[in-house]
Amino acid sequence: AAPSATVAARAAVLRSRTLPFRVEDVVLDGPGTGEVLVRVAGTGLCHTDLLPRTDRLAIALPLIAGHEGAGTVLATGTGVTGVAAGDHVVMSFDSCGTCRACLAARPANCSTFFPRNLTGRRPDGTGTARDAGGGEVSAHWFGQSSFATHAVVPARALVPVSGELPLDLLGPLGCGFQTGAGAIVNSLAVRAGSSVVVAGTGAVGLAAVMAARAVGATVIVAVDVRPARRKLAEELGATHTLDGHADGLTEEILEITGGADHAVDTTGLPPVITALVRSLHSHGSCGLVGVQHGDLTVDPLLIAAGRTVKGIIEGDAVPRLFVPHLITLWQQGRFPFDRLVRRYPLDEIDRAERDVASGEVVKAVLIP
Ligand code: CXF
Repeated sequence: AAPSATVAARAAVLRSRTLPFRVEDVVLDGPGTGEVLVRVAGTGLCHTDLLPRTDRLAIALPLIAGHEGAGTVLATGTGVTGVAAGDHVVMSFDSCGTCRACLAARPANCSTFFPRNLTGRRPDGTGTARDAGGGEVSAHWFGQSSFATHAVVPARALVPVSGELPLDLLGPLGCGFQTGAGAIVNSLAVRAGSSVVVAGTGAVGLAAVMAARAVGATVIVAVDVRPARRKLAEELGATHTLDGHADGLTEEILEITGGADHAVDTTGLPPVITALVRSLHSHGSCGLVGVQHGDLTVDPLLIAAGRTVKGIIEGDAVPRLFVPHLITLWQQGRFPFDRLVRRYPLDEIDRAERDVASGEVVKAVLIP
């Protein structure tokens, strides 16, 4: 994509794995072919934004992270149809639109999902901003790098939304909330009357709890080591809660459910996942969301008997269908995601990161 004019912006830049994000002046290239310039109204802080701090990704720093943005379209590059200046949009993940997965309406399984979303660059390796000293900063994290006043985003990743909505809060619907709710609705196709176990009650897990209630699951077990989160999960729809530290997690789940229809793991902890799979009934399914820490051991006989263990990216959602669906549920009072959000000025990203790490806040939204 050939870039057009440049755009002056402020952005939270990650320069080293161990240092806080630092808000700096940067210059972005304007939107190229198929891209859109967005003025960011708000952008969620997600655990994945902290992956570049770990050795799980070979990602070049400095980087502008942020991938749960929402804002207003300022300008469109050549070839863009369907969105225009002034439109309100949620920025979701990027996909190619032409591979087998995309053609099968599975954009989260796009064959180029990782290069498009987790390298900080466009898939062809371009996509940097300049800092005040002229140095390169990767600026296409999840196609958007929205920890910034402005983002240049592929039009395909945008979800147009009504101008009547609280735009600054909507960004996390394009990733974290979509992931948890989509795991229930799309990936596991939970039906009314089912039993569901959700391990980990961060933004993704609590979205799964809310969605499980919305689809009519009658037994919803939330597992977390933090008492305050168990209480919150109950308020949002969990019928039972369990302390994940407790020995005998499998036995406790079996006692409540008689064998769970479905489980969703958002912890990435292999012993928790093993316990969840053991707690399923013979044809139950367990979805794994996010990044697992270490090797997973599951007794093959459990799988042979009919159980399913399924990897889930982005809740198997088609964002232009699923984000509006979540907004409708929210308007009906059935998906109260706004209860989980606290706003912070972008300049206070460091405090937001600490509050999320301590568990005080479920979803920090940064306002640039
Ligand atoms: C990510 C989670 C880790 C794998 C890729 C998708 N989702 C968003 O944060």
